[in-house]
Amino acid sequence: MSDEEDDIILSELDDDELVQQMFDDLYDGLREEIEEGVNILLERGWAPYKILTEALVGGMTIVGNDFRDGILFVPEVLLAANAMKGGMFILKPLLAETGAPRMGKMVIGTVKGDIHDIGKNLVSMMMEGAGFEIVDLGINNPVEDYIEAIKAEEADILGMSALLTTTMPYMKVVIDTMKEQGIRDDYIVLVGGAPLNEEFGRAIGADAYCRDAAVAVETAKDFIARKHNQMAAG
Ligand code: B1M
Repeated sequence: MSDEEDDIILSELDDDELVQQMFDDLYDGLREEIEEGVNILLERGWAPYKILTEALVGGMTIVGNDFRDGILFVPEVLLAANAMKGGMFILKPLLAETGAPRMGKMVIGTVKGDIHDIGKNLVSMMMEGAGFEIVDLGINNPVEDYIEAIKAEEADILGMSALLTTTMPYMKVVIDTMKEQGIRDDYIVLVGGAPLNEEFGRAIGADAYCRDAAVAVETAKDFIARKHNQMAAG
């Protein structure tokens, strides 16, 4: 970083400049600066969700593009991810603070072979904020872990995340195992992750593909409402 950049005082920037600066700071993996930026935007009355999507996810998209194009490499992307997590950590309790009624329970995890967890964590945060109880299995989950957890936790929803084209087929392994055990229809299965799409979700037998965290919340609410209606009718 140049001396000139060292002199930037985040609180003196207007909102647009600050968000641009946060994109740069995320790119450079500067966790403390990202945390400061998040706090400034909160003080200025920005809603936590707006900060999350516009400043943090927006910045991570730029990182993702340059990673794809071979401009950034794993160590730099890890630093960016760490900076993003710093910002998310501040926002988490605020997103969860809505006092929403309990909606249901979701077990969520990233599939076997895959260590990407930012998107999954974001989905967990938003779901918690909407009143869902979350059991987060973390990353690199084999089918046994998912099945054991949904049974033990008596979950309503199983959420799976995959960010790699090589790991997304594993979601089908989990769903097929649920079918073999005769428990597939006992759970709502939602899947997500950048390389997936609706067609893939349908093809593997999930109930729905969720494009982002907000869609995950809406979809989960829809399915839970349907489940309650069915129970009331039956
Ligand atoms: Co990785 N990586 N990475 N990486 N990485 C991608 C995914 C990639 C697209 C980059 C690229 O080439 N442009 C590419 C995959 C290519 C492909 O498969 N076609 C890639 C690669 C190749 C790799 C490695 C193989 C690199 C290497 O080692 N050579 C390696 C794999 C390691 C492994 O998993 N075995 C690897 C490693 C890493 C890091 C460790 C450096 C780091 C992860 C750190 C971490 O997660 N703790 C990393 C990162 C950060 C990325 C990018 C840059 C960003 C991912 C991210 O966090 N996005 C990513 C590029 C990209 O996606 N543009 C990339 C922000 C997040 C908010 O979005 O995760 O999409 P996302 O989540 C969204 C939705 O998808 C949805 O909601 C979320 C919030 O809106 N969603 C769900 C996600 N999960 C859901 C679950 C649900 C519902 C919705 O359940 C109900």
